[in-house]
Amino acid sequence: MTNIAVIGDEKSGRSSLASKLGKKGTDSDITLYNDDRHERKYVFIDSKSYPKSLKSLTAALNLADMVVLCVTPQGLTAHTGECIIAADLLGFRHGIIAITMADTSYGAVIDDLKAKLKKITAGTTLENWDIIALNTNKDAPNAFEGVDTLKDRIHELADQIEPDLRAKDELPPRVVIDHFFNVTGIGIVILGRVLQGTIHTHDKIGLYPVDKKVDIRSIQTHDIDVKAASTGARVGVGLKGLLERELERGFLLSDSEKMSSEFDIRCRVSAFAKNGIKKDDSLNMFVGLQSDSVRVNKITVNGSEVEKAGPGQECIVTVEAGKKIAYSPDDLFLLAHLSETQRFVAAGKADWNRQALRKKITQPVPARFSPRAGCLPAGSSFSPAAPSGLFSFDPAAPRSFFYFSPAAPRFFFLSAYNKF
Ligand SMILES: Nc1nc2c(ncn2[C@@H]2O[C@H](COP(=O)(O)OP(=O)(O)OP(=O)(O)O)[C@@H](O)[C@H]2O)c(=O)[nH]1
Ligand SMILES: [Mg+2]
Repeated sequence: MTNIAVIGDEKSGRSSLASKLGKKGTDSDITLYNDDRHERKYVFIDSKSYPKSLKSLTAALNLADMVVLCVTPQGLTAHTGECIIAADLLGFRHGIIAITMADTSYGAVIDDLKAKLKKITAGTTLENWDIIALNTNKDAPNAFEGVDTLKDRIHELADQIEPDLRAKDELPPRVVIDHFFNVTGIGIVILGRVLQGTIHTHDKIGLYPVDKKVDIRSIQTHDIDVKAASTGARVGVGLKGLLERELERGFLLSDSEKMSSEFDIRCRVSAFAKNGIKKDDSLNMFVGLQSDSVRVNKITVNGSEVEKAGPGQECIVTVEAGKKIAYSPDDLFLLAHLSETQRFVAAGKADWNRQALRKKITQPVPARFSPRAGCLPAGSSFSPAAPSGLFSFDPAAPRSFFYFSPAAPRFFFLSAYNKF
């Protein structure tokens, strides 16, 4: 199954396109359109309440494997820019830019827009995305031109994504909840996405950040009862052992989440966040589908406390939320300033400081490398006695380092950071 976020400014043709690609299903501040006609199933997630609601955009993105960004021939808007920044901050490498409503424009205008898009996405994760002009107007002389090209490209990208999803099937299970309700005679049913691992009926699993165990009674994917669901699947899960009021969007079914309301987020302020981040700022924080307003308690640059971090600056932002947030070491924390025109200011991880864990690890552990950690031989092991504790420099690439995850099966990631 492949999940695709359909994003863009208001009136950018998102819903017309999504409804052409799938059949309408769940509808809240995001609308899901399902395409069950192929062997591989597709779910298109329309971020329909954006730009009014940032949550609608971050929810669609956090549920997706790839993105379709809709832009009209009228050109780029501030919100198009904001969508590009969000997709870039969240690290989406797979995506397509759809120039919608191409029937209302001309070849030269569209070529000009393509050139502009190439220019503004240069240096972002979107820089190699295909740009496809299309229309969904059944009355146009060239009705639906471009839609099949878009579909073909989506299928190609889905093929590329599939191995990444399968590589996560053996990880501990983790399901993010996006909707939930009480069904008479069945009890609580949650809708969500399996972020990693595989869930099975009759499993007992934790609910975070509530921190209690629940029983998986039943699992459905695409309205069909199944015994198990693996990474990437959209699921409906019947749960025993909880009440509807205990749930919130973004809660996780998992066996090992961390929970906190205070975070040291290591990040680079977006080059497009012109006012940067200031101490005592009130920001909105998005972690997966959880969100809360947070206060900036401290900003650290190169080990010194500062009042402000400007655009492009690397820093550690210490924030405090009003509630507990459940997270895993690889989750990205997205920070936004709701009063700015371009609202996203930074994204980073909160669990980069592993010094505390150092003492607990006494045995070398086998290393399984992420695809990006290509320069180290598979099967190498990592010793906790390495010079910088849990972060160790790779002799083959002295300016990079690898990163140890405490959760089995202990992945290593070769990071792109130049300094630490
Ligand atoms: N001519 C033409 N009109 C289109 C096309 N796609 C969408 N429209 C029209 O443009 C308007 C906006 O399209 P939507 O699909 O509703 O765009 P949206 O981004 O979902 O808009 P909101 O959710 O209202 O922000 C509608 O009136 C559509 O009928 C197209 O390819 N060609
Ligand atoms: Mg819409």
